[in-house]
Amino acid sequence: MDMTASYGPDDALNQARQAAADLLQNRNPTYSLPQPFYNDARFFALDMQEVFEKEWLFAGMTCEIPAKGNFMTLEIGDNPVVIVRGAEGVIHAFHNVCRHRGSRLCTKEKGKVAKLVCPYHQWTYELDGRLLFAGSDMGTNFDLNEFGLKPINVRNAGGFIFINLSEEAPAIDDFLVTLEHYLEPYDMDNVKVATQTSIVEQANWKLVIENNRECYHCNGAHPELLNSLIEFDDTEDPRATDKYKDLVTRKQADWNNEQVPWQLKRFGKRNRLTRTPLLDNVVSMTMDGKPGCNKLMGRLTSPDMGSLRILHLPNSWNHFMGDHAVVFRVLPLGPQLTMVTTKWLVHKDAVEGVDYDPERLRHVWDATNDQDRQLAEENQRGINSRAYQPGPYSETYEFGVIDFVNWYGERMLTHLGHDTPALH
Ligand code: 3BY
Ligand code: FES
Ligand code: FE
Repeated sequence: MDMTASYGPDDALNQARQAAADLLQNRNPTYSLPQPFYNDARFFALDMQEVFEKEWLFAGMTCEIPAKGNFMTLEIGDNPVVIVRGAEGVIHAFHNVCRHRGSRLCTKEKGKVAKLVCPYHQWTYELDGRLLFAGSDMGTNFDLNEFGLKPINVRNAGGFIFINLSEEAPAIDDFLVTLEHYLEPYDMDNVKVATQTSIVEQANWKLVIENNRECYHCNGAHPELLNSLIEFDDTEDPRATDKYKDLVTRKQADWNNEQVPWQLKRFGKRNRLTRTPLLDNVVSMTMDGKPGCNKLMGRLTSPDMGSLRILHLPNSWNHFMGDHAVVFRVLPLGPQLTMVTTKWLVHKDAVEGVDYDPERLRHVWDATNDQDRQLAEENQRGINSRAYQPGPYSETYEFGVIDFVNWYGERMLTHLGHDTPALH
């Protein structure tokens, strides 16, 4: 008897692979994606296998695990991950899965330990993943060396930690070199998380990213954010006014004096970095535009640094100002469920209640995140309708969305073993 027939889910996933490849090869690259990419459980499984388990992901900040033994955990779909600071400051990432019977090893989101001890039967691992101790009854042939934690690729630059769950991680060095350079003025070894939040949105992760990649919706949705943000960030943008170009010229002279990089850099469609001015006479993303933290970051002497914007597809966008930074991480939880984690960073020596008030620091992005959550959720509800069909993106207002969906399509097709169609 052919036993493979009983493995229905594999057949379904293979069918989804073929369907996804066909749809991606035949889609209009300036239109939103066909419905199953946003709501189908098997397409979601593909996203996890082919994108989140194969691409580099933003996991967290090095300042969250400042000392030996500090760890943080996160979940990439069904895969628990632990990131730990070992000897000599080295950062390790492991599958957070005990090699005895597979229990999740670290259960807290963050903490500090001398060794990694499994809560189930106390198998004990060194911070570099070696198994040190496995009880007394594993038999004489038991070799500790065969049961170390499974490592995950991990890289860090400019205070950002990236992980990659595949054996063949794509190249990322050129981006990391630039990231390190752009973050040098912020002295990322001397920052801390002042406050953080995680919200869960009832929307596919791609709708969360798509929403973030355009400010077409800002005017209608984000009164708090528009106290500081300009809706475009490039003098080449078709919307850029002469007034904006003048502002950029003035600010770039200031930034040159402060020796902070501002040039727009791209690494394929995956990464984009640029420093852009905030509204004139505004220095930070606060309600009144004044600094949210009185102690500036790193070696900066002026709070007026605009916003250094850093994009990392598939799961992060960031704003670095003179006084504080806001970093964002997106993790898919289900076909129509996504977690967005926001962390506000300040100088390590800034004192809460003296230099900054967490509530004031968070006000703009708490409001903005909630507004974006509603937009993504309404987008999802409409897309679930039988009336939904892909619609056209504006090439002026939504080129960032076009870039994202085309990055997604290209990476998906590559991982599915298909050539990518030539995109215009
Ligand atoms: O609570 C935790 O997450 C700790 C205990 C076991 C291992 N882990 C680092
Ligand atoms: Fe970890 Fe048993 S499952 S010690
Ligand atoms: Fe928004």
